[in-house]
Amino acid sequence: MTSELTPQKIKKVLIANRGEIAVRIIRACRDLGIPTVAVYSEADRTALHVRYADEAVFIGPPPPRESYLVIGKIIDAARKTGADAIHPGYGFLSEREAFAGAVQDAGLTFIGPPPHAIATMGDKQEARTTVKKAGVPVVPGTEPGLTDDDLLAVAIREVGFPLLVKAAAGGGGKGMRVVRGAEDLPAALASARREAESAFGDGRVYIEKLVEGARHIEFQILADMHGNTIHLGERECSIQRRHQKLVEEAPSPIMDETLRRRMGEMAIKAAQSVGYINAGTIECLVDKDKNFYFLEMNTRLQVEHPVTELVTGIDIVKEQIRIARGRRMGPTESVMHPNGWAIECRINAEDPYHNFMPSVGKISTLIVPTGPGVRVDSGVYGGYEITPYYDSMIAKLICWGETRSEAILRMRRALSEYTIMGVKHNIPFHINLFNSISFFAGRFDTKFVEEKFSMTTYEETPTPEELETAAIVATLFTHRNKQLASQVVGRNLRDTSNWKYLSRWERMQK
Ligand code: MV4
Repeated sequence: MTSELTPQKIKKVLIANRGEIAVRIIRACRDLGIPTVAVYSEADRTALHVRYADEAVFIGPPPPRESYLVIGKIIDAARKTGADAIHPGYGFLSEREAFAGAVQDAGLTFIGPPPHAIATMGDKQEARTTVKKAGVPVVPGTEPGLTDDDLLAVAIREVGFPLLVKAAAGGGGKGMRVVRGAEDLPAALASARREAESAFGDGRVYIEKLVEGARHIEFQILADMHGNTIHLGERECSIQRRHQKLVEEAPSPIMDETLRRRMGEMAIKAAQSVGYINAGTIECLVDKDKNFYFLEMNTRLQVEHPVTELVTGIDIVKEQIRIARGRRMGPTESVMHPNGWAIECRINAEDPYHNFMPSVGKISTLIVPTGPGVRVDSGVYGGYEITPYYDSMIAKLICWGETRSEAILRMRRALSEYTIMGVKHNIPFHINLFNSISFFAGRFDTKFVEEKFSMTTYEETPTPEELETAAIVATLFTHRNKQLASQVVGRNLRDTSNWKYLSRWERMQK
């Protein structure tokens, strides 16, 4: 505990990651005047993070198990270069208690949470029990240590059907089973256990009532060593496919101030219940009646952190470094009023016309959008070779606007400018999504992409005016509050001249 609370000098940061997030972290370090060390595998000799870092250390063959996941190699690389701190990024070793512990044991600073917080939140059932004890709402479900017979009894007596069987060691949807009736439970328990055992080496499972038609909304948390824990508002992450997020935005189209206050307080309580320090995310489900439930905590910097940065003006990676140094974080209060709207598209080397199959090859032409309200966090360049060894996300396109409709219009502009040739990519998916009236209208849940969206039968390309109409209707529809809706769309809806857009919407519906 003491080492966590001692102010740490940070004179050189090693980034234990690759791709766009390694580049993002190097940029924050450079802004702070801190030299950086990249690590790279055989497949990443010419990668952008290697070019941008001050130094780079080769750590082995392309498969992550032989390079980016080898704790000893990463720590040796830090020793060899004199790096005194390690940023894990996301994925790879970022949520391994053993890695955070090994970094500290080597006398280095881990730019992330304390190992015990990673461990508690990494066990999804223990996380559930811990935050529940602190008064955080969780979905009705089971406590640890029950036999299959106990689980069946509790399922029938208390939880009800449909329910979900979840792996304690899981997260991100791995090892989940939907069970619609008691007769199917024993088989589901057995198969979930088998899957969890082979995927995580830990077959423990638990049960939760299935919350259907919910949205996935997460809160960004920052906590420093001086007892300050705040939230930076929410991100809406419901646009996903097979547990891979595709689009994230901040704020959420369904959020109002009361809900943000209540969920924000819940998120802070959840983080404090494990003594959380540094940046983290509380993942929640929000149902149609705006009941919310803690799902899990991600104890790392997330892919989608830029949307929060754009609406708060806070550099989250900079704050992570400040916090790791034992300083007070910059912001002193939770962010209750995000500035404008930000949306992120994950640009993946995947073919949306063929079941999102990963695509490899050399990027022959690359033209990256810029201009007002556009940010691109990318790990690639023209001539870069995409290999099959790592995940297919090659860039993030993030657009900001004063209102949601302005952010969407800018996203459409930026997507139309983005040119990537030589590999298949999912920009056509995003273009279709941003033509969907339902998406404009902010009417979607976590099943939207899989069940209600298709690459062949999307809605026609609306004009900017039609888009605005949809946004106005949506916000009135979801908020039932003209003042809030006016804020979202940037038009005073008490001024009846703006209601002409509504009759246009009615015509469109015919
Ligand atoms: C749920 C749920 C409905 N009810 N739990 C999926 C990943 C993991 N973080 C938890 N997940 C879910 N847990 C209960 N009790 C629905 C999901 C879920 C989901 C959650 C967030 C984002 C996308 C999702 C897609 C499918 C299911």
